[in-house]
Amino acid sequence: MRARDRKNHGARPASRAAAGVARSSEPELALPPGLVMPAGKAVLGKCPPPLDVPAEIKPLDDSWRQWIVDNALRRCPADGMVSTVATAGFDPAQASGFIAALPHNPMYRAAERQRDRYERYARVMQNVQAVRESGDDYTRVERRADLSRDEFIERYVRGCRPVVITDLARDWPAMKRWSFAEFKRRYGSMTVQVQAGRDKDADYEVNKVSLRHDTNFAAFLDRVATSDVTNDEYLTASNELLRRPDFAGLLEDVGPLPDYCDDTLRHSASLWVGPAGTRTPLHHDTLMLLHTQIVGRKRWRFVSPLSAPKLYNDFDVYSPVDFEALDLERFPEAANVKVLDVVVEPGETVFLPLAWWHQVTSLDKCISLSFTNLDVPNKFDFGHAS
Ligand SMILES: O=C(O)CCC(=O)C(=O)O
Repeated sequence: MRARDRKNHGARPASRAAAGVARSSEPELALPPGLVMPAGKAVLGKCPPPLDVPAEIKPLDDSWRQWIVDNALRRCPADGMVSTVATAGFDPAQASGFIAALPHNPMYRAAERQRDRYERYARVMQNVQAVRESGDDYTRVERRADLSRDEFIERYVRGCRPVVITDLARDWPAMKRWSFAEFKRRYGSMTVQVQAGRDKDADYEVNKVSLRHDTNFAAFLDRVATSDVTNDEYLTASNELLRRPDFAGLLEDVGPLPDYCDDTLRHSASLWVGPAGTRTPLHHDTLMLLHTQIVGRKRWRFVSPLSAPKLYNDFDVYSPVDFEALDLERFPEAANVKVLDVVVEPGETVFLPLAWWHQVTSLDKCISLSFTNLDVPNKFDFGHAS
């Protein structure tokens, strides 16, 4: 039996120091951790060690106190929390005492009021979302051609729903010109910024700034062209490459644009280049955009902003939920989320409506262009830093 499973073990201090036990002047005996020699007692001989040596029990620290408060606010039962604390090697008796005191703590009571307000908002969102989902075709992403400005704005921008536009890029020179070989011929000598070493960082999207890496464009394109499926290296929107005068020629290959875009593409477009297997984890953007596949296919998974309460969005615009490999033990609420799933083919453009969550996987080696110059108000405040 492990120490942490033993009854009452938590009543013992984790160590002498932690318990504030004064050291005696007697020579130190190798006592099992957690056992305290009564002060002033003569040592007669060495006792046989107990059969069942307790592991060191650590005193409850602030990060576990915060964990308890988080989970108490989520209405987790006390015994479950105490058992988790004990399993992690921390003092369950302290945890029980801390939990019992919570209802009397004014800070905890204030947090409960915030929680209750949040839950009322979340219920409103969930009910509105339930009405939206009640249509048979809720999870189908429409594919449209010949979309008028009025219909695009009314049905998709204001209606806040994604759509794949099949003919937006039909006449773009980029559709015929852009390839890995052509990029290499025209811009191979340039240095570009990519995200590298993503495989080594589970939070690669959140930490994207620290993964920035300058590389020669030709060498990068060669790696993309010859690599197997990988998520390790990706030239993403944050490269700012299309804002550089030496890449201005690329934008001449883009257009004509539909009449629901304005003509300031130069400031609003981003290039994405990467191998099959790149993955952009679940997040929402702070504006609306169009994203055109020039080479290769991408799979987009969309989740309504009204489902946000089920996405464990504890940090900025990111969710830890992965709908490609759903972990229901960690994220049980995500089981009830309806996901719209669509593969965007070369030449097709996907519209990302405001605040829709999305995660994106490249099915092939891809070259894509995203642009945000919609001719509608497209600046919003999400309290987001960048
Ligand atoms: O293409 C990708 O990998 C991600 C695209 C995306 O998330 C975006 O444009 O906001």
